[in-house]
Amino acid sequence: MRFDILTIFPEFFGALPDQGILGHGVVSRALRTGLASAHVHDLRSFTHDRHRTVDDRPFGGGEGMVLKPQPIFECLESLAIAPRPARDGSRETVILLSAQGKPFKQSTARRLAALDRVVLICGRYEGVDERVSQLLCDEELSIGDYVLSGGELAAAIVVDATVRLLPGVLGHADSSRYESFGEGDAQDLEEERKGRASGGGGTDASADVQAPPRSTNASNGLLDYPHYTRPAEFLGVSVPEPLGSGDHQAIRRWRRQAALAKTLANRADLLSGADLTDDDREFLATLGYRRGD
Ligand code: 6GU
Repeated sequence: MRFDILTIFPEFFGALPDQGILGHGVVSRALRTGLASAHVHDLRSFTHDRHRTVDDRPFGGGEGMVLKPQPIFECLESLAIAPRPARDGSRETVILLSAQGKPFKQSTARRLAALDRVVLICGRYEGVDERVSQLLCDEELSIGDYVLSGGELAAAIVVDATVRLLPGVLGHADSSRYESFGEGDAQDLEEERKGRASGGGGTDASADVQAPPRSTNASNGLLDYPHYTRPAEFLGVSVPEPLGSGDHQAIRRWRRQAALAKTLANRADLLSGADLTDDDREFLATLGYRRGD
């Protein structure tokens, strides 16, 4: 899949694939191996005046400068992006990153990961001429309820969150499915409880005996469970007992409950939309949570 990033700060992204904010870890590897490509375009190259002017004063007066539509339009034209009506139903999308956009979520990343080409236009906080959103973009996205000085960090976040979902980018197929906001299935746990699934007692009957039990996950709208590595005790704090027990059923249960507790503590708003079993509800009740809280 291909990303095109339109920005007035191309240096922010460095020399891809190994420099700048996209030049590390999973994203850099995906770019180096060709599973994804990213192309950064300097909007100043699409100006025609001596000063390479990309912004202008706002109609109606007020603070700050507004990005002009013309360099953005010409940059898109140079990329052979179809005009908006013709883009409908295609596997390309043009996105304006701004604090006024719709929230960017894991579900957005999943949708983008299914496309061939994503064009990201980095706005400036003062504003972007509205005709960019109106005439050139398919969607306007924001990464959260705060104001950034520009869309560059947001673009890097969209690329990172999307690229890691592409087939072949992460090592283990389940590693993105079962994390916070992943699409893992609480049914796994429920089925297990009813004795229809394998595993438990350290005698995992699944094909890959090296892999952790499949349903040791926090999913369906819960935050991920806490993770531990060695040493077993650090600054007087021990790793929770079930995690070292080898009892996969006990591990699953601990992780599910720890995910519920973490979600209640940090993102109680997620619980109302989460897929909860009767056991989950019972456990949450012991923490003082009632549906509707
Ligand atoms: Cl995408 N851009 C800016 N400038 N601020 C933001 C944002 C984007 N998302 C949240 N705040």
